[in-house]
Amino acid sequence: MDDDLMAVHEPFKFLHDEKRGLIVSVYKTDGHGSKEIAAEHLEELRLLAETFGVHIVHQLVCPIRRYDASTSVTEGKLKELVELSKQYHANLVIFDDEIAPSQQRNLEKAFGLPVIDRTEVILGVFAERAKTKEARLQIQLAQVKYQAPRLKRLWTHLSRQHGSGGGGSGGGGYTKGEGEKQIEIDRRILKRRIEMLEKELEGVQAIREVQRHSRKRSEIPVFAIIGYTNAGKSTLLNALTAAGVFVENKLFATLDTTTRKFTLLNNQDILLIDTVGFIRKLPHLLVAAFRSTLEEAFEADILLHLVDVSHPMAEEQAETAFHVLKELNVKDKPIITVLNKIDLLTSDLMLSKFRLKYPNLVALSALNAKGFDELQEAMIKELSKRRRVISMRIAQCEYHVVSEVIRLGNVISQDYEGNDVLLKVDIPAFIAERLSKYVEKDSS
Ligand SMILES: Nc1nc2c(ncn2[C@@H]2O[C@H](COP(=O)(O)OP(=O)(O)OP(=O)(O)O)[C@@H](O)[C@H]2O)c(=O)[nH]1
Ligand SMILES: [Mg+2]
Repeated sequence: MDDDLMAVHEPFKFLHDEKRGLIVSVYKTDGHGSKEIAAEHLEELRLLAETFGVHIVHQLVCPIRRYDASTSVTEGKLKELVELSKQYHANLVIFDDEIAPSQQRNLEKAFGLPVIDRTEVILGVFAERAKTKEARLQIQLAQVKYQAPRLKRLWTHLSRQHGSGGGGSGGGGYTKGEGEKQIEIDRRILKRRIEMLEKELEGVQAIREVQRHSRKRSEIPVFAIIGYTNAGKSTLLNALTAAGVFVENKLFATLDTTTRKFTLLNNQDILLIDTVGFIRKLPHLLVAAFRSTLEEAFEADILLHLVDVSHPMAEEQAETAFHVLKELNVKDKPIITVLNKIDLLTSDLMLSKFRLKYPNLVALSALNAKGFDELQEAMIKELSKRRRVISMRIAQCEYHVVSEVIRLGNVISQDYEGNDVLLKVDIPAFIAERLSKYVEKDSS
């Protein structure tokens, strides 16, 4: 059965070894589109496609007057693109915008080549890069769900592959009837596969849930480093904690969350979490698939939102991060905006723009370890903002606890009852949690 599944799973199985890609970013000429933005998006698509192992033979920004529902681009433009694909011997065409399954079929017919969109590239990159069992399962699930409405298309490849002969396998062409029948069978296989994956995922997640709870009990404040892919999140974690997380100048170097303990300048222990990067047009299926991985990060007390301020699209990337946070339903978390890669800046323009928009802000260079003290100060300040007023009862023989509380909090009142010290203090919330066994139940 697994062989059957593989046939359904790997659309690229039918490609030549070398993927030669023509990549296209479309914009409208009716005043709603922008050539510059389309060009930046194309550049990002190029990085994504290269990460996916595609050799880009040609890339172009394509102006169109209107979207055509059947192929997304107009007939005239499509002809031009088909010509280009031949001229450059492309064997794969990638569009930056999302292509509906029916459009994909029409486009593939016109090009005589597989045509994919950004979503499929991202899914492919994720599939190649996932390391933990959970991430692998989540991506497989997203891929299978992505393929389900596109089954027909896969069988078109197969027909063409066999039909084009040449391989001498003697396979002969698939007739239409066979194809339809096969689609039915595949649909059932996919459904079963989805169920299996979901079940397996549940098991893995249950284990992680246990680990998470044990961590929660340790009550160390947690900071999650979030941000656009390639912003330098892993570099920052590595620089601060020698975590040894994989860093690369490619998109989606990190897919799994890594947690490391770190001691701030004021001797406060915290946990730092490195997370998977965000991207514009993060496939919806992946948002769903990664919700659980990211949820762990979003249970963090404070978010460090890292932005590559040297990137020409830094502002758009920062907004994308907020958009994804919203989509993941993360609200009301304190956020420190961390502008990274200031070593690459040639002017202060972008810094000033960000300063206006994001008040709680630090600028640094993770690579050169510059600005780390300012970052830590901002983190300490943010931590100290979260305070609680609590009543505590501490036995006098544990006077070291009393002196610790006096050192860390503001004492509102102090009384004695028998052998106990009664304290009412205003204290950082995480310390209150750490000292919970001394906290009187009725204290707020
Ligand atoms: N010049 C410069 N480069 C940096 C800085 N911080 C990170 N980089 C580079 O940026 C690239 C991406 O860094 P990563 O740490 O992998 O970025 P990330 O945010 O973890 O990326 P993903 O895991 O892909 O989401 C690497 O080539 C880093 O060396 C910096 O402060 N200055
Ligand atoms: Mg990373």
